[in-house]
Amino acid sequence: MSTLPSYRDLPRRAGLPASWGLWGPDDRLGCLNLLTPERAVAAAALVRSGTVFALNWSMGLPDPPLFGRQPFTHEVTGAPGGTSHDDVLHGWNTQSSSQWDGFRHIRNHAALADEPGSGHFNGVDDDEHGIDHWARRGLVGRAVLADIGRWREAMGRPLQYDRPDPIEPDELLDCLAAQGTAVEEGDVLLMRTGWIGWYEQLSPAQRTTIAEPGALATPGLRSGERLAEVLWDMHIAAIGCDNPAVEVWPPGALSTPEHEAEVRADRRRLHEIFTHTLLLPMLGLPLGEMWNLEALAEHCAADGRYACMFTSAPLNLPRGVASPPNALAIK
Ligand code: UVW
Repeated sequence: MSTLPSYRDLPRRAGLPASWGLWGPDDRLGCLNLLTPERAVAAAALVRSGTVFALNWSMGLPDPPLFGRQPFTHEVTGAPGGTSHDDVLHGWNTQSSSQWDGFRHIRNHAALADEPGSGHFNGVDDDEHGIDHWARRGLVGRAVLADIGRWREAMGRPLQYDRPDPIEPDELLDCLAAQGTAVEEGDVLLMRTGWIGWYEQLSPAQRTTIAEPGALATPGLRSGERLAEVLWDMHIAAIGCDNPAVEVWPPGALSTPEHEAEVRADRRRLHEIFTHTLLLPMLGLPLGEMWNLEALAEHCAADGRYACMFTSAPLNLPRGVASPPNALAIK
């Protein structure tokens, strides 16, 4: 039995269901608190063959980076033939490839207007919400994979990777049920759409085109409060996906132009088209994006086991906004 309230029973902050205060007034971990030592021990029992899946995509992909982020340059110091080299990354953006979105990444403007504090999760000050808090804890537990890409294909409705093809939040539940996968409290939910496999077969020119300002359109979970409700009610510790934004992109693509215009005119309503603004600041649910789940998904489809041990060691970057997940799935 869960000790957490359901989404509908959560206390409201700025008019929105929020997990603020559930883990204490200064908490900076949110749902990651569900990664308890007991759950780490139980997750270790899932390791049978010792097969390890490293979930970071190449740091150089996507190339060019999306959302207007700049590519980094990689300098290798030292003379050719010298005794040592170092790496120096110039202009590296922690969100240019596989990433955790930390709690500094997104604030909720209704909470900023109506609640004490920063509008970030738990009202904690912007500057004090660094991903270093997650890094110092280390993230270990059980992960379960929902292979939506494979499931939609089997249903005869393959995902369309070049447009904002919505995955209904309830389809996520249907996919898990079809796999026979039961989500347990404290799991890290991995959701594979197949976007990374699709991206990798694009030509350099096509990659450049989709990275142009305003051009990106991707499948993802349909934005809105139902998404927040479905994810919260699973009582997961975090969600990690292979698409660029977890939810469908761009925000507003599934709304009427009038609704989108209204929301954009009042940032306190942004959650109506962009669920990041509920999941991170209001619910304290970490989001993983562009994780490479391809090999793990192949393995799960082959052996029918969708649960595994999970570890992630984010960068210990003081005041950091985001980090590569440095995540491993171990079966
Ligand atoms: C979006 O918010 C769309 O993506 P990211 O988390 O990479 O900024």
